[in-house]
Amino acid sequence: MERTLIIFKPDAVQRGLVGKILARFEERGLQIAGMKMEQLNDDMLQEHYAHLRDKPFFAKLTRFMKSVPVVLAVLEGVEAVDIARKMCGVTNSREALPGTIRGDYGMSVQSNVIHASDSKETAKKEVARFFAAKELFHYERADFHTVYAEDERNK
Ligand code: DAT
Ligand code: MG
Repeated sequence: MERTLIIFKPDAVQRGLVGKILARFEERGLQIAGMKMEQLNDDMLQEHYAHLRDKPFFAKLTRFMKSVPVVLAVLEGVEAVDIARKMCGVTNSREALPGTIRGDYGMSVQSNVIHASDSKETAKKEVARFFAAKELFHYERADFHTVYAEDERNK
């Protein structure tokens, strides 16, 4: 099982979309391993968006991400990282395909509804950055044996 980090960004919180988007992941079969609301700060964002620190939009991006508390979730499932990323859609919401979360709910590059970890390595780091071990839970969801075929359950 893989774990991936999802952030429901300030626009998702402000627009009341958190429940609807979380439901998409749950209905797909990804299960919640952890979830909380948090006010992000500059230190967290410098680390989380380190790859963008030199970009001209960095200050604007961090202001946006701090504008209201965000909801953070860790989702678990077979190939969870890739699945969540595909469900998320490309960075520019205006170019994201219909059926993806950004493609269905977004009109913006910056306010693009959710963050999803972009690789297994990133996901490990991001989950550990935002969640303590005691905030994460592994359990068997009631539909686990129906969602996955027998040979897929140990991946
Ligand atoms: P993604 O969130 O699709 O992984 P990223 O890691 O390249 O994209 O960028 C992180 C966030 O930074 C992105 O979700 C929105 C913002 N961002 C990226 N490129 C931007 C741009 N050209 N102008 C404004 N914000 C941008
Ligand atoms: Mg990214």
